[in-house]
Amino acid sequence: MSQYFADLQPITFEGRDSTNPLAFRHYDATAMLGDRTMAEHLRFAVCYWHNFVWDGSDPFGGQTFDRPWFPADTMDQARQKADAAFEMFRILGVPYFCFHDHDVRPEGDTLAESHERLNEIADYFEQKMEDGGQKLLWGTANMFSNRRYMSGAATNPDPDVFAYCASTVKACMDVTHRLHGENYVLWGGREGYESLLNTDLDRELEQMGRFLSMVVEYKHKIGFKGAILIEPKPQEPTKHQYDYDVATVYGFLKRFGLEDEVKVNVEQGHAILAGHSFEHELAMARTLGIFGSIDMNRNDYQSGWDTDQFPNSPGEAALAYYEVLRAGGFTTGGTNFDAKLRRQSLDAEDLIAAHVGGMDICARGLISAHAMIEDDALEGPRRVRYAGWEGEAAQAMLAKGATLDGIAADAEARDVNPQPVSGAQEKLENIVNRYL
Ligand code: XLS
Ligand code: NI
Ligand code: NI
Repeated sequence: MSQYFADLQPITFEGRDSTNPLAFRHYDATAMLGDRTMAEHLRFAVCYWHNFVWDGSDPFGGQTFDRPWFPADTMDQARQKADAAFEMFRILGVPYFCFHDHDVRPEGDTLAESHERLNEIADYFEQKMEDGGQKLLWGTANMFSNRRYMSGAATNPDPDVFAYCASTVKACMDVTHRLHGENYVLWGGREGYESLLNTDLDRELEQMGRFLSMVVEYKHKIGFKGAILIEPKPQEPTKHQYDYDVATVYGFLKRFGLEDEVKVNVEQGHAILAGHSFEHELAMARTLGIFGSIDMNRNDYQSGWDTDQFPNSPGEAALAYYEVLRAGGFTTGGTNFDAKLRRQSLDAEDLIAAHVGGMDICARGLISAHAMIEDDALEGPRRVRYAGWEGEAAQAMLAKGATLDGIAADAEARDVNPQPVSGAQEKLENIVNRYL
């Protein structure tokens, strides 16, 4: 067992009045909210990479964290890291975790050796998952850190990189399947360009479409029942990423006939980078029928980078979970903290405190969102606003067979003269604030 979190005890729910910084004030895992427990609604996951791999470096400075398993380039260190990770999952009481191949084992000298090592660590995980009851929310491949991916993964000008990616994703899907992962995620950090001057856009999009189609075919071939998820992000690391936002991803899926096969993992910080709100991206995913899962980490609103901070705004969390609930809640998806500490937060306890706070904010948001839905607080006024469309004549305008000139003739005959009605945004904002 890991000694990393030596004297930290499992976190418990103490209620709103608790002043204990290492207790939940809102997240009461087994409390019912409608037909599900809070744990079932939220389906929390801890990510491996930011917590156990990242060393605190930023573009201007190196390592600040001192973890006993660093530099993690041997399998022994990989196991030590896994021990600490599962110890943290246990302390937090989170049901799920997520990882990239690159996070959990050092890369081998050959593809075969890399896959062997991945499988060896998966064996180690399997035992720990059985002992601790944690499950895999999603697996994924890191096809952005190594310099071989600098010009793209599936969109690389070099076909050997495409082949390398096929082998890597196959291995990661196999391991995800073996560990009963509930989703498989593709985030295309290098699937984009730095300069159009050296980029063949036509080819790259075609390559990406073929690659994803083969991923979907392989999923069916091995009988993986989880969802394939794309994680949109507009830029960072590349200047322009093809999976810009939810709507762009949907258009791409449509083009390759994959809209019923692939969903999205929406990240709050990525939504902001794309110039949207998180709730916009979630609502868009819902209405397009591709809502899958969320990465619940925000950005700093001043710096404009993907700073991957833990959520800490009750208002933002409430509006996000409102959209999650409107989408019917999670099925295979969940709430992943793709979030990292600030680089000055050096202690093991900081890792725990960050997640406790993040989980609590999400729970608080969920409770508010659930109450707004129960009370019809927003849907009521929304229905009233669109009530005119429930009338027979209004519906007929949208029905098949209606024509522009037919409607025009009717409008002219009735001499329609629409009277503007208040959108009442401030009243609605006041309503939301009452629930926070
Ligand atoms: C990076 C992404 C990444 C994905 C997984 O910005 O959020 O962490 O979630 O590859
Ligand atoms: Ni991100
Ligand atoms: Ni992410």
